[in-house]
Amino acid sequence: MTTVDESRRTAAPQAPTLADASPAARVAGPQEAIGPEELQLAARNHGIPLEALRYDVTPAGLHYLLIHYDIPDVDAAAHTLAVTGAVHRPLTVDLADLRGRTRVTRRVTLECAGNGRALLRPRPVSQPWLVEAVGNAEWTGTPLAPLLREAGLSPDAVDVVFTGADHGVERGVEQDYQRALPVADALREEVLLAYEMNGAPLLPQHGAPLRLIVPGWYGMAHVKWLRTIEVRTEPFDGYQNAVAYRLRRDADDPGTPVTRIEPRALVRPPGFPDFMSRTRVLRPGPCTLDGRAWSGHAPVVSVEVTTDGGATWNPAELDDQAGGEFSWRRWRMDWPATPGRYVLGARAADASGRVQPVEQPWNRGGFANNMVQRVEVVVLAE
Ligand SMILES: Nc1nc2c(c(=O)[nH]1)N[C@H]1C(S)=C(S)[C@@H](COP(=O)(O)O)O[C@H]1N2
Ligand SMILES: [Mo]
Repeated sequence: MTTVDESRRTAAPQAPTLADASPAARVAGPQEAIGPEELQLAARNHGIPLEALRYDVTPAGLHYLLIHYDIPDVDAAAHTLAVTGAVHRPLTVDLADLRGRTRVTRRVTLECAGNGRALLRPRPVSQPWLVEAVGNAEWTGTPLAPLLREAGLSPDAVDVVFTGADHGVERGVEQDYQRALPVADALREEVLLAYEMNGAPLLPQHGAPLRLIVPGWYGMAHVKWLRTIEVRTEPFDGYQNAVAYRLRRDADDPGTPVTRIEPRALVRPPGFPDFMSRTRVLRPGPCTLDGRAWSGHAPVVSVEVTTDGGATWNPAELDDQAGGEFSWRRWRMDWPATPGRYVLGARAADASGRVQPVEQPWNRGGFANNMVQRVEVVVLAE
């Protein structure tokens, strides 16, 4: 007869769990510099080079990128989108079907909800964006609402869950990337199932062959590599809605969901940069400062510019909203550059009354932080 040696069994090494691969959320210590894990994320997920603020439409390779896991291997020719859950007529469509439907192109400013995170004190440890997690592309696709109506939403539908083909683990939770929108938001006419960016099929890193575009919302809502849409009659409690992407003061705070983009203006850095510090160097003389401004809540109504780190502000001129209501706008201001050191910044206000703060709006995830940018400038003697 064999007996189990209990003492040996408990002494045996524990089989690894997901937690061994997946650290908990944390905030950096007071003196803690950005480490290799944050650098690894920053090297994968690049921002817009700020000089590319010159383009009305951001070229695809210059648009920022944020990919939680790996870029999945998706075969466009075989790819299908399923609409399931609380609908009267579940349906499955392929790319050819979607391309045969009403075709709409919208210019949409996308910004990552974590933009600005690395400037926060203390710093939430995650993708360490400064200010560059933004882009303004032209997305072409077919509106989502008619497809949902064709499937026939159940009258008690509350949330619509969008699932991507990418898979990973985050804070110990294994998952496909999934985000839900409330039904009323999913049915808004501007929401697109997009298969093209800037007139070309989506690139692998931007969600090929199909992604969701939710104009006005922070990036996390724009699900890439979209493969299913599931209508639910109970609120969705998946990780990216219930755990991540919430504004919380501390770990125990249930928080509030991150939704639409807070107003922000960026300065296109003038002059030429120092290689290491990226401090800007200018020669004295008349100079036109410019940049872009956007908000996902309401149209931008004003931009003010500072050259002294926020002590004084001057109004900028705003271009018209030619790119449409979801596109950033250009602003400009003449500046007679005289020798000295300056800290430039711009702040946007929108029609909802929101204005960009100079003080950091801190939360534990480092989300929706729209603190004013600081661009260091040295104007030479001649
Ligand atoms: N399936 C899937 N969709 C996703 C993501 C992801 O990791 N997986 N990242 C989201 C986040 S956080 C952002 S900011 C945007 C970035 O879109 P872009 O890389 O095309 O700029 O995609 C969103 N959609
Ligand atoms: Mo993001």
